Amino acid sequence: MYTQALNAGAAERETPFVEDAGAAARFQARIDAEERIEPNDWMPAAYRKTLTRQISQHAHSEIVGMLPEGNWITRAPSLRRKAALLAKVQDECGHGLYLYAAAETLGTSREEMVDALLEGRAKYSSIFNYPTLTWADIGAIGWLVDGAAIMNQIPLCRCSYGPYARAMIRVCKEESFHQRQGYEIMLTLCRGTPEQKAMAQDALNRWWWPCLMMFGPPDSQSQHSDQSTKWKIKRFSNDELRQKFVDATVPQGHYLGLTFPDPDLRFNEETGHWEFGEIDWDEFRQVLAGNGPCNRERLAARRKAHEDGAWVRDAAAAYAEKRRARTEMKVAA
Ligand code: BYC
Repeated sequence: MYTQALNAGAAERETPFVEDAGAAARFQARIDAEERIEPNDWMPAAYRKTLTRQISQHAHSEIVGMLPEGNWITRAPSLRRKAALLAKVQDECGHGLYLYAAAETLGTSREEMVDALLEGRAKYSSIFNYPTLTWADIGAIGWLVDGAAIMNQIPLCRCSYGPYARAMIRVCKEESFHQRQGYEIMLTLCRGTPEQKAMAQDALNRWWWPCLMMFGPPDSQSQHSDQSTKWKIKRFSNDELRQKFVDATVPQGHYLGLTFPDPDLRFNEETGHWEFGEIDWDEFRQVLAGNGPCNRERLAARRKAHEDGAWVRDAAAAYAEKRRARTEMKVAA
């Protein structure tokens, strides 16, 4: 019902304002002045659409992202590791919920967004279509995947859309803790037996390239970047963030005593950047097309969870209806 009200609100918000050049110019002037856009403010339909797309994909990524790590909760090597991993996976769920709530303020209901994911119409981050084969993968995900997520999300704290920017502040704080717990797992393995260090190396070998793909296609092929930059949704381009991530992460890997699976990786003294080899964009396209190693498994798990949770949604809706009827009776009395 809450969602219906929001949807109705969205329709009403859009109708009184004709999408003329004047309205668009006033909107752009607000963006240029670094003003935050809030849910009840006028916004171009395309701004609403692009944010709904990005925030809902981000929410789906958090929820699907629980699956590869959830795979290791029962097999964590100690109680301390299990407690930390459980807390991390719960945090991801919380991030998904803030993000769905932020996206709902744009007028699309959570049910519609979830249906789009389950029907395969919505994307989620390519990274979560890779398997977690060993315990070291939990370290690599925290260190690299959360590290990449932070690099991408810190600038989103300054995104022009208020609810998204505010959600990102808390998300980034939690991601920072996740990144450290992942790095600490890697450090422990790298200081352990040769077998443990080899396990950490193998995880880095498998996760490195998919992590570089998380930042999206190269700038020359990024269809949304120009407009999203103009609207200050994006503050850095895909390639800029990818480079920042490589520059921050390579020294961390070397400190662990690990090598990167890239023969072309070298430090350029003149630019002060780590140069890296060609990313396999064909693999990226395949994963986005649903043909990654775990795409089918991930969607099947989400669909099953959704079906298994139907009774919870029914019970919550029945309870809300009961409360509403009780409140109405009290008001009438
Ligand atoms: N995977 O024009 P572009 C996390 C799509 S972290 C899948 O550059 P944009 C977590 C893109 O959607 C991960 N799809 O797009 C971490 C577009 O397709 P559509 C989630 C991708 O939006 C740890 C097309 O390719 N983070 O959740 O300007 C533990 C063209 O791309 C990917 C976010 O979502 C990809 N890697 O830039 C647990 C951050 N890359 O929509 C959880 C917010 C691109 O036209 N999102 N595509 O069909 C963003 O910052 C931006 O949306 C992106 C892409 C940088 C990802």
